[in-house]
Order: sequence, then structure tokens, then C-alpha cells
Amino acid sequence: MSVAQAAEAEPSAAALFNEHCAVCHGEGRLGGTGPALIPETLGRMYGPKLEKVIAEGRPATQMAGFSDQLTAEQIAAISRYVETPLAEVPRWSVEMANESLELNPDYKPAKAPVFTADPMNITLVVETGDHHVSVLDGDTFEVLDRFATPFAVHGGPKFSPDGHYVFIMSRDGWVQKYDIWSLQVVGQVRAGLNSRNIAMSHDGRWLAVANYLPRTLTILSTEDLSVVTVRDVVARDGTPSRVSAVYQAPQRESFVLALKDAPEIWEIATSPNAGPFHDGFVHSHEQSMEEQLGAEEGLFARRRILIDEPLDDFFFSPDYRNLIGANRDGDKGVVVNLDVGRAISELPLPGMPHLGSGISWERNGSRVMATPHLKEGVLSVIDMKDWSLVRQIKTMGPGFFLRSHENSPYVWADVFFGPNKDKMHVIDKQSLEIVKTLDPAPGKTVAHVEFTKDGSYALVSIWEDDGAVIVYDAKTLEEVKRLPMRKPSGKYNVWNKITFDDGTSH
Ligand code: DHE
Repeated sequence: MSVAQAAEAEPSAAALFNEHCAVCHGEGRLGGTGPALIPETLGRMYGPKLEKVIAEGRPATQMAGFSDQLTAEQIAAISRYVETPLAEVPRWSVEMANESLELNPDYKPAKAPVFTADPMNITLVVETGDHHVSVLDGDTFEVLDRFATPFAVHGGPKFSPDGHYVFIMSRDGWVQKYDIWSLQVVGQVRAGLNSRNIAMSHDGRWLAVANYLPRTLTILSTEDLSVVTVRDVVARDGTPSRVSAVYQAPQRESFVLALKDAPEIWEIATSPNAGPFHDGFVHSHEQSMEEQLGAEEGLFARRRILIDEPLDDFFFSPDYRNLIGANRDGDKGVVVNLDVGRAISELPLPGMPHLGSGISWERNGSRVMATPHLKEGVLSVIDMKDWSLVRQIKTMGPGFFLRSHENSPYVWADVFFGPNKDKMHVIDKQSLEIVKTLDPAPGKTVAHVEFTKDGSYALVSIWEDDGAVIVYDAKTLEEVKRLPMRKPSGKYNVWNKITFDDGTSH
């Protein structure tokens, strides 16, 4: 069908949508009880895949099949309609966000954990197959609770610094608060319409939500999920920008934002005396007056760092003084020193590095970091003193995630893409040699690793709807247990996350 024909067909598609879909997915396609149906949220769900869901529904969800009510042409028309970008970026103000707050009426806070398991060794498993999270006892691997999340959770859940609460975000902007001690959902609020990820402030008081739609950063109070501020993200030249991601920089007492549509990095203070905005942190006065212009003061003050081109997908040095970001072409890494507020080095990283999955460790007396590449079967290992490339480790295909633990001699690297997606490499941190390649579920995607608190076990996902989490002895590399799970994706151990353990990407 031509564009003109599609446009002509649109009114009837819109009418069909309003008649059959809007009751759950919202009149403006922005979501309701069902997820938002806009290209930004649908991602790779388009064409025949989307038509199949409309026709047949989704098992174990509220999504019913419509093949008995709609013809194949009508289903195709609805599919094309929801694939069309919205004509106008909708508003999502502080008031609108606050109105969306839903609290669990049955929630009862607990003064201490209601279970005997070590609360610091709890591991959460995000099960994207049926939009749930399983709460695992990290010693016995018993499932203590399993709760429903909003649709399509993405990115790492963020724990409060004491490990008592966790916050989980969905691609259509809902942020859910869960009380680990009482094993209960506290509530949820819609912080954006299409969101990327969340970050926790150093003191656990604020949660930042990076949004694509609208082009804003939302800041929530972690205490009651109220929306404190929605900040428009507009570059110095007036261009509104999507926020690729927001990161927590606890030592700096700030959030760091990657702007997708502008050559700027933003730093937002999470305390009135935040590092970047007082003398102690800005060691050098290399940042010009012009660059400093626009720096603000107080809580949530913003500082702009000007760079040559937009960068995203950041890896941070453990002291949060430097970050490496990837350029749009995915062929180089740019090192930005956050203290002086400018790029200080570049390194060649062809094949789309996935720096957000990077991890670092000590090797031969100096610190190295490693990153997988989404388009090349290699891991790049970089010396963090002079930002030189130490080694490219050849893998059986491009990978997505890396993980280690301070007590483990190994890095675990998946091979997410291609015919070897069922393999998992285990690499010696000192020799940088692959010591073993695991093949626990031939033909299935095997990905993402998390360790238990002391690093003695490694948990690996079989990333399929009838998948599992495999527990490995992290020393012998032998399988200990297999826990059936619905498309388990990321796994997050309370202790490793709140202590920013060496082997975990932040
Ligand atoms: Fe992710 C983390 C961006 C596609 C699963 N992903 C992140 C983070 C960012 C990011 C910025 C860090 C956020 C954080 O944890 O605070 N992801 C992107 C993309 O730009 C990309 C390539 C395209 C997109 O659709 O947005 C992308 N991501 C995916 C997937 O297709 C994955 C495999 C399946 C899914 O659930 O969508 C996926 N991303 C994940 C997971 C994490 C993540 C499981 C958290 C990893 C961790 O261990 O912390």
C-alpha cells in the first residue's frame, strides 16, 4: 500500500482502534491498562509480528485475540495505524503524572524483613515473558515472592541504598515501587510516556526517569512516588532532546544524562552542595566561562558539558570522574572528564560498543575495563590510565552483557546475537583467555549473568518463554540448579548493586 493509500485508510483504522483497542490502550494510543501503542514503545514489534498479536492475543495476559471480530485487512490497518508516529508530542506535566499514581490499598510496611533469608543476598529476576519479577533467596534459591510488573520492563531496577525498596521501570513510563522487606508492591506512577531508564540519587531520596516522550527528565520522590519536577530537556541552541539514559553518580551527588539529539551531557545535582557545582570537584578551571554559562545552583541544578557530537551508552570509571560514551556511528569511544567538563581522549571501538554493559577490574596493578560490541564478535579491553586498547578478545559472536564479581577470577560474557546465541564464555580476568565456553541449552538464547552476594554462584538466564535461571558454582563452573522462569532477562543482587561491586555494570 502506498503512503497516500495508507493515509486514506487511516481514518477507518483510527475508528477501528477507538472501537476495539482504546478501552485498554488509551484514546490517544498512550496506554491505559494495556501498554502504549506507539512506535517508540513497540520497538521491534511491527508488521506480521504485530498483526499476529492483534489476531491471536498474548498468552497469559489481558490481551485477547481479535481474529473472530476483525478481518485480516482490518487487523493489518490497525497494525499500520499503531506503527505511525504520533503527530504531536503530548504533554505529560507534573500534575498529569501525579494524577496517575496508583497505590496498593493492601500494602502494609514491615519494620523488618518478613522472611529469614539474608535481605542483602536477595536477587530479583525480571521475567519479561509474562511481565513479572521473581524475588529469590540468594542462599537457597527459593522464590520468596513473584509479583506482576508494568508491561515491558527495561533496564536495571534500582535499589534504595539500604536495600529495603526497589524501583522498576517499564518502557511506557510506569515506575513501580516494591518493598522487599514486606514482599509487597507499594504502588506505581507514570513518570513519562516513553521512558528509557531510571537512576537513584546518592541518598536514596530521588529517582530520575529518562524520557524519550516527552523530551523530559522526571524526578520522583522515592518516599511517596510523588513527581517533584519534570524538567524540559532543551539544548543550548534551543533543540529539544530525548534523554538516552540517566545514570547515578553517587560520589558526585549527581545524575548524569546522555542527550540523544544534542552534543551535550547534563549533570543534575542531587544535593544542594553537589560535587560538580562547588570548587572541590572542579579541580581545573579549564572549562571556559562560556561552557560554565547556564550552570545553576541548589538541588537539581543543571550543568551542561559541551561535546562535539551526541554520545550515549555511558561507562563510568569507579570514581565517577570519567565516562566513556559511544558516538552515533558506533565506531569510537569518547572519554569525557566530568571534573573539567570536556572530552579528554578518544579510542577506536568499531562494531558498536555496548559501553553500558562495561565492567572494570584490577589487572597487573592497573585498572582495565571491558565492553562487548553489538555488531562484532569481540570484547574490547581498555587500560583506564591511558585509555589505550589492551586487547580484543575474539568471541563466538556479538554479545550484550558482561558480568563479574570482586571475588571471581572470571568475566562471564554472553553471545547474544547469531548462531551461537546459546553459548556463554568464561574469561580469565588476568590472562584475558577464554577458559570455558558453556552450552547449557543448545539452540536457545543464553544471556545475562548475576552473582550472589559473595560471588560464589553465578546465575545465567535461558532467555526464552519456557526458560530458566541456571545457578552455576562460580568456581567449578558446574551447574547446581535450574529454576524454571518465563523469559528471564536481567537479574539483580541487592548487595552487588548497592555496593557498586566491581564486576557489575552500573
Ligand atoms: Fe537495554 C540496560 C539501552 C535494547 C535489556 N539498556 C540498558 C540501559 C540502557 C539500555 C541505556 C542501562 C539502563 C539502566 O540499567 O539503568 N537497550 C538500550 C538500547 O538503546 C537498546 C539497544 C535499544 C532499545 O530498544 O532501547 C536496548 N535492552 C535492549 C534489548 O533488546 C534487551 C536485550 C531486551 C529488553 O528487555 O528490551 C535489553 N537493557 C536490557 C537489560 C538491561 C538493560 C536486561 C539491564 C542490564 C543490567 O544488568 O543492568
